[in-house]
Amino acid sequence: MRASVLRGGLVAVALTYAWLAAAEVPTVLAKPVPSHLAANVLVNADLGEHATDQPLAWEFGSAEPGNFEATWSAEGRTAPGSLRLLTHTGKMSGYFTQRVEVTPGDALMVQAWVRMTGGKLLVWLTGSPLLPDGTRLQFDQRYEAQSMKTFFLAPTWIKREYLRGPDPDEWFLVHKAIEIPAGMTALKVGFGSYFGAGEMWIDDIYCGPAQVDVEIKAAAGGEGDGDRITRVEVLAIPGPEIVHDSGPLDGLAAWEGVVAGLDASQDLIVKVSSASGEYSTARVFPHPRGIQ
Ligand SMILES: [Ca+2]
Repeated sequence: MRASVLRGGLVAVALTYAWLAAAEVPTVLAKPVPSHLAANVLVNADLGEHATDQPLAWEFGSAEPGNFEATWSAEGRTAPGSLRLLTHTGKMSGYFTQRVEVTPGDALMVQAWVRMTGGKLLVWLTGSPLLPDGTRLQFDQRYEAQSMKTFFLAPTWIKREYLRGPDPDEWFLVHKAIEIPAGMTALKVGFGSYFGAGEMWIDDIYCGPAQVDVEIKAAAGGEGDGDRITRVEVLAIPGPEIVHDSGPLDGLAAWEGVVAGLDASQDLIVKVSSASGEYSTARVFPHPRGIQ
């Protein structure tokens, strides 16, 4: 009897120790940068150029222009200058656009960095491919980012942090990969407000080859041997298909590197594993269904 009580005590102690020693998951950050930045076909992509309060090369249009303040802003992500769009009410949409030449069969991506206080951002990519028989099709590809942060009950009745949407003080990436169909030689790249009140800024816009270099920063979740980083992989989902594998690593406290030339039309995930078998993942691009 006495022996069994003692044994129980030992088991309890052993379990407590196991819990204390449980490995912590690594932290991982992934940032995609276009592999071919110089091949960006957009003019004034960093919004550095403007005439008074209007951006050069970007044109604003809406069925109700009075619903918007559409201007160049000195606010910028990495350098001064961005597109700024203040939408007074959700009764009408409006877009900044730029038309670029494209080649059928091209695999392109459109990216931008956005900051928004509320409303709905639409990345709107359109064209009209010409068929051999002379008829035209409609090319229409979209990506959305939505924020509820300016919901009318906030902040008096609901704290802003409880409302869905990106942090209004942070720039976030939007991303859409497309393939240019046969017969399409022009693409209209649009960024704007889709029927939602709020304010948004758009900067560092890219339209070019759909390839990215992914900057990865990973750190072990704790100090123990089990926490050490043993592998860094990039996976394409669904699948998953392994598109990059560091191979076994020697139990590192941190890992930093760039995986170059990845296909940006795939949904990519960085996976960092530790010695205990724990792992963490980070998306390379925002969710393909949009940001909410
Ligand atoms: Ca800028």
